[in-house]
Amino acid sequence: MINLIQKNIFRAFIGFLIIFTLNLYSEDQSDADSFFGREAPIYPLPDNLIGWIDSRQILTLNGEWSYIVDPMNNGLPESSFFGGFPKNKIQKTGMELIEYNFETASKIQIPGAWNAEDEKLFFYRGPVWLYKKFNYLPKQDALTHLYIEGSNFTTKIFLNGSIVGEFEGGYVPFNFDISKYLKEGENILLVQTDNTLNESSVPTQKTDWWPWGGIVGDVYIVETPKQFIQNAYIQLNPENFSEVLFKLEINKKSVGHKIKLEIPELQFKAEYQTNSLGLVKENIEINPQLWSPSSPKLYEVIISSNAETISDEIGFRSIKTQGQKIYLNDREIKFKGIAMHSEPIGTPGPAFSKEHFQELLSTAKDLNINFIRAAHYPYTRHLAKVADRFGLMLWEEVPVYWNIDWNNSDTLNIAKNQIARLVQRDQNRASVVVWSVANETPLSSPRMKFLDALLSEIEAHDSSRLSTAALLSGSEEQFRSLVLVLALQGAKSQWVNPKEKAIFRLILDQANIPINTELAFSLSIDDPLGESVDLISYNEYFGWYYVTFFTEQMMISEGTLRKLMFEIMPKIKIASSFNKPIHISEFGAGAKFGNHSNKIWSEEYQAKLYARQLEMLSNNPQIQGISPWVFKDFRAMLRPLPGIQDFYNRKGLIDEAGNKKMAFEVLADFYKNKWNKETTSN
Ligand code: GCB
Repeated sequence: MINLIQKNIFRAFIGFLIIFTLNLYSEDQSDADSFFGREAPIYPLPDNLIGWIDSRQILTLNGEWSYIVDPMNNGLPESSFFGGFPKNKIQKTGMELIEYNFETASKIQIPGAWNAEDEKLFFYRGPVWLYKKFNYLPKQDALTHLYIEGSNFTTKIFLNGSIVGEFEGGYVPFNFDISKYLKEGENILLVQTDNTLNESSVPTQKTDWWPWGGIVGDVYIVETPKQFIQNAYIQLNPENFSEVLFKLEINKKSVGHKIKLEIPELQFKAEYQTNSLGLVKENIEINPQLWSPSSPKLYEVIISSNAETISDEIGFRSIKTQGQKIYLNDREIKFKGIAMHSEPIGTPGPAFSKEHFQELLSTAKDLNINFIRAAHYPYTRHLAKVADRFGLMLWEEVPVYWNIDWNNSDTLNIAKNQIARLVQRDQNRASVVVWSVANETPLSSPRMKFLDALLSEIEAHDSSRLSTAALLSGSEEQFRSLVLVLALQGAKSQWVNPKEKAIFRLILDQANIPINTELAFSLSIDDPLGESVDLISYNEYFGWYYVTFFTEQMMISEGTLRKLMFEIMPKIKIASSFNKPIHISEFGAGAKFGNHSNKIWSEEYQAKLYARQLEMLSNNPQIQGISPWVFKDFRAMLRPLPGIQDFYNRKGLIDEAGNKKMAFEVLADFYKNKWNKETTSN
C-alpha cells in the first residue's frame, strides 16, 4: 500500500517537472499556463449603478487598508506562476515560500490616494494593491453589493481569492453583486488600482493635474432586497413649475411592483406600480418652493416598497437658455463662478469627503460666487450634496481633455460610461446645472462624432440641464490680427523704447496699416460643436499665455508685450456666431502667495490681470458666465519651476494652505459690486 502511494507521488512529481519544463520552453505563449504568465481570465464588468446610496443598508469599508506596490504587475493571477496576490497564501509553519504579506504591509487610509499618502509613491504611476479584511454575516433573501465611489484608473477586484470584476475609467462610482463570494466571518477584499494612463485612456497620458492613484471615494458593502429600486429621478417639470417628473426603475423587469412616494413637507403621498419594463413614470402635481442660490430649499423625498425604503434631500428648480441669456426658474441669471480641482485645503491628495467640500465651498463663497466649475473630472457625490445645501450652482465634467484617441471605440466607451454614471448619480442634485463633455479639444471630424456621442448619452438620461464643452477657439488668422492691434498700441505708446517702436512701425507698414488706425481685436467663437451645446464655453488666457506666443514672432520683449496687452484688453471683443450665451470657463495667471513685485508670478501681476480681464469680459454682452482658473493652487506634474511652482499649478486665488492672494479680493469685489446686480437676486 505504502509502495503504491509512493509510486503515485513519484509519478505526480515527474508529471509536474515535465509540465513545468515544457512551459518554460514553450514557444507558443498563447498555450495554456506558462512560467511567465497565464491567459488572462475574464474580469466581469460592473452592474448597473445603484442610486440613492446614502439611504441604503451600508457597511463602510472606509478606514485603514494595507497596500503593496507592484511596479512589475506581478501580483495578478495571470502574470505570476505563484498564483498572484489574490491567492493570499498564509504563513503557517515558517516553511512556506511567500514573497508578499498583506498583514505586515504598510497601511493607508481609504478613501485616499497612495501617491499622496506615501512620499515614495509621489510620482509613481502603476499598479498598487489594496487589502482589507472585514467580518460579515451573509443575509438570506438579500443581495450584497460592493460599491466604490471612485478608483483611479483601472481597478481589478478579488474577494476571498475569486475574481469579482474590473472597471476602467476613474472618478465615477461602480458596484458589483458580491453575494456569491461572501463567507460568514472573515472576508478578504483585494483591489488592484493602477493609475497608468495611456493614449487611449480617459483622460489621456498628459494632464495638467495629478493622476492620483487608489480608491479615491467611499467603499461600501450595500445590502438590498433581491428585487430592489435601482435608481429614481425626481425633478421639476421645466414647463410647469407645479409639477415634478418622477421616473423609477427596479433591478428586474417585473410588472406590478408596488412603490410608495412621499414628500412629507408637501403632504404628498401616492402609490404606483411598475410597468412590464420594471419602470414607473409619472408627472406629479405638487407645488414646491423652488431651489435657488439665495434660497436653496430641499425637501425630504421618501420612496418605499414592501422590502425597502430609500430617501434623499432634493431641490426643485429649472435651468435653461434663451437667445444669449441664462434663466434659473425663468429668471435671468449670470454664472458668477470659479473653477476648481478636487483637492482639499491644507491636505495633499484628492478631496473626497463631505468635510473637504464643506471647507472648499465655504471658503469659495467668500468670493461672492453662485457657481462652481468642477473641472476636469467627476468629484465624489459629496460635492453636489454640499453645493445643494450651500446654494451653489455646479458645472460637472468628464476628463475628455486635450487630445483623446477620437477614433478608438474603447476610449469612447470609457467616456460614455463616465458621463452616464455621473449623470445617474447626480441626476437629482438641484445644484448641478451644467454637464460638460470636454475641455480644450482640437477640431477634427472624429472629435465631433465622439463628443456628439457623449452629448447623446447625456440626453438619454437627463435633458433638463445645460450641456457644454470648454472650447478652444479663435483661428490663426484672428490671432494674427492681435499682433497688429498690439503693434498699433506699441507704435503709439510713449513708454515703448525707440528700437521696439521701430519694429512695431515696420509690422504696420508691411500690413499697410496707418499708425492712427483704430483697431480692436475681436475673437469669434465658432467651433462647430457650438451647434450641439446649450452654452458656448471658452477658455482664454489674454495677459498670460497669449503674449508668450508672439514675442519670438515679433522680436519684441515679453515685458513690453505684456504691458501692451494689459492696455488693449478692455477693448477686446469676444462673441460667438451661435446665438447662445457665452461662458468664459477659464482665464488666469500664475502667482506665488507672498511673492510681491511687478513681475510675473507675483500677486500684483495676477491681481492686475484679473482687473483687466474683468473689465474686458464685462464689456462683452454675450458673456453671461465666468469661472476663472482657478480657486486653489493644485498639484501638477507639468509645473516643475523650482521655488515658484514646485509641482503646483500656481494660478490659484488661494495657495494650497488656504492663504488668499491679492486677486481674491479683486474677484470678490467684482461679483459683489460690479457685475449686473439686477440679475443676482435669484
Ligand atoms: C488650461 C487647461 C487647464 C490648465 C490651465 C493652465 O487651459 O484647461 O487644465 O490647468 O489651462 O493652467 O494652463
